[in-house]
Amino acid sequence: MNKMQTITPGTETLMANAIRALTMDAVQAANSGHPGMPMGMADVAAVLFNRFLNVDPTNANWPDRDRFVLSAGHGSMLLYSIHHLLGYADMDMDQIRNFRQMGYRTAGHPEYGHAAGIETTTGPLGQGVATAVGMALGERMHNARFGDDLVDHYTYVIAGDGCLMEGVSHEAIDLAGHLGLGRLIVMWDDNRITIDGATELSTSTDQQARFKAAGWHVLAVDGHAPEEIATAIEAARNDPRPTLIACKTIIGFGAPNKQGTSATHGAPLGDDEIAAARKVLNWPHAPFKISEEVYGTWAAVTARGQAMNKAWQARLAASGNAKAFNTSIAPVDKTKLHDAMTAYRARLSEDAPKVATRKASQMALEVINATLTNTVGGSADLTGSNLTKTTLMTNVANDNYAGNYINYGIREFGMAAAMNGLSLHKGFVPYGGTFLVFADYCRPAIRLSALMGQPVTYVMSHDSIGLGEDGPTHQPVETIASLRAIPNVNVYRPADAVETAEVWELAAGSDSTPSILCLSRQGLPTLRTKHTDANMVARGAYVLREANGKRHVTLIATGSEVEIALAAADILATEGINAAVISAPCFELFAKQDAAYRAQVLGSAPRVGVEAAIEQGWGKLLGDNSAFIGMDSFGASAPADELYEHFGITPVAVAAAARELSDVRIFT
Ligand SMILES: Cc1ncc(C[n+]2csc(CCOP(=O)(O)OP(=O)(O)O)c2C)c(N)n1
Repeated sequence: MNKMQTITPGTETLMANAIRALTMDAVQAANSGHPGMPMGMADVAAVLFNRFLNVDPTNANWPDRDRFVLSAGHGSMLLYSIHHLLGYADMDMDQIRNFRQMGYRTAGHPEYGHAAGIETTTGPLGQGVATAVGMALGERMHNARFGDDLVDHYTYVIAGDGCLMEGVSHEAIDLAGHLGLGRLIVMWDDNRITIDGATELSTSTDQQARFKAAGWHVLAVDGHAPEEIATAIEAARNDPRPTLIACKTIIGFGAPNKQGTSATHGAPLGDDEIAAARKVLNWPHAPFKISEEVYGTWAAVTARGQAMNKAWQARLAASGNAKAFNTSIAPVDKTKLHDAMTAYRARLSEDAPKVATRKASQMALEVINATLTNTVGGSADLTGSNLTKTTLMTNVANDNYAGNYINYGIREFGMAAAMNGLSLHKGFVPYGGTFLVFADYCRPAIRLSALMGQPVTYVMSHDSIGLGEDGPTHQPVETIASLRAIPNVNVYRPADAVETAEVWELAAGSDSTPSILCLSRQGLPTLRTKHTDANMVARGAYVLREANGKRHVTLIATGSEVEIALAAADILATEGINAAVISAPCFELFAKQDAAYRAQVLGSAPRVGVEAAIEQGWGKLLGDNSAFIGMDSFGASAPADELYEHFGITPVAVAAAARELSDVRIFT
């Protein structure tokens, strides 16, 4: 709290009613949206912003700003109203009037990157809380590196019943409690209403007890009583544990006939109810009209944030640490990365190790982690399998935020969302691992990494039936195709240690695309024994071995199946069939190459695709005159070699398919 600040009674009610009025009017104009939550939580938000939360609307990315996460993203008008009232330049009244309309920043749910100050995309309930855990952890970790003068902020979250019912909230609060993230303050909109009606229809959980059990500090307030709210937030800020403030509120507060019911949750209130609410709230102004007096109250918040930012800038300048600080939050130095990885690849091509690509990933990470100072690794309890930890890494703990390796526990979704939070916070380059088949447990957060353009890296080992004995529950079959279906994700499946190093260079150097590394459990020989300075994976697919003479067939494979394609080409060669072998570690990057390059790689001969997974997604690469060798069922529990035989993913099977396709061309 700003200690000099005196709060004039009624000021915060006025501030809150401005949120209510803008919300009612915008939802009515859009004829869709969610008025209930913003109207119910307006008092809490007014107190939070008025007395505590420090942001600078004129410099929205000020690194030491407090983070505000509207986890209940359907209440987006709460955020847009506040941003308008605070004077964010890109949130003028035109934006509010055009809530939910094409081309405006005021999308149905807050979208990261659409408007300044939106810290994360929310709407998929529960993920805001889980992302905020990553932000709050990022704050402590950055603080451990740069000290209180430069990093000293809070992460505030507004979450609804829905956020707390979602399973990911369990993973998130458990992790936050364990790591002692005292700068995380969640304000729960305890209005007991969801879409279907009262929460008692579907839950009997004692949420306060649940948070306490996870090690949180828990408080409860009347969410319409400013002094109670303020006292609780002050207490939360001073407690070393993360805090839940259960704010008892009335959904749609101020709408006299509808408040307290699910009717206010997700539909316009209607002209009559809005007129009645204006009377109840003593709000005589026309729609979208805000008085100078009201703007003045919010301007004081902006002025405080600006002053805080200015003081921070001065501290940064005086710290002698400005360069390191700015480097930590800037995009990674790609030249430095490329130089280090190219030198490493040259050694690899010479040494030609036979290692699993998960091991190759760890080897590459040794170089990455020595080159970039702000990578943060982790795994969802599979460190020894994912091989995500490198030599000098130390565990992050509530007494060691200086560490750089996070034991996320068996919480894949929580891990993925926390990595989004770390990435959004800035200061770190996060990566985390699990088995590829459990990408499905991370999927909603991967989708948000992609939607928000966050360069998070997912290290996913045990990428096919090649994992062997653990059996079909652990063997991805449809997973790779399903990940390739998400826009703005680079799905990589490297074939050997050299490609794995190239993949890591691209993943660690990515600015706005998340990367998923599909890595083998089983050992794979080095196929690229001739070094090239160029990163071949950057082209998505390339000619690994050209046909000896006119191409009769083109074999295209990924990951562990590239070795099989090469062996198939050898068989075909003995029969006078000229096969080219294409390694295709990243379909998405290949699709971005120019037509001439793609045509040169793919050629005009018939094609055979080889991947120990389903065929879906291969159509563009293969075309009509083609065959596919892969999986069309779940796998089985057996040694890997036997599985490859059993499912017919062998050089002999690939050669047979190629022979059948190429016959026509050769002999006519
Ligand atoms: C993961 C997910 N599931 C479902 C929804 C659809 N949905 C949006 S709001 C909501 C109800 C949320 O209830 P609550 O958090 O209590 O919000 P309030 O009614 O208080 O506004 C649902 C089911 C969603 N946005 N995200």
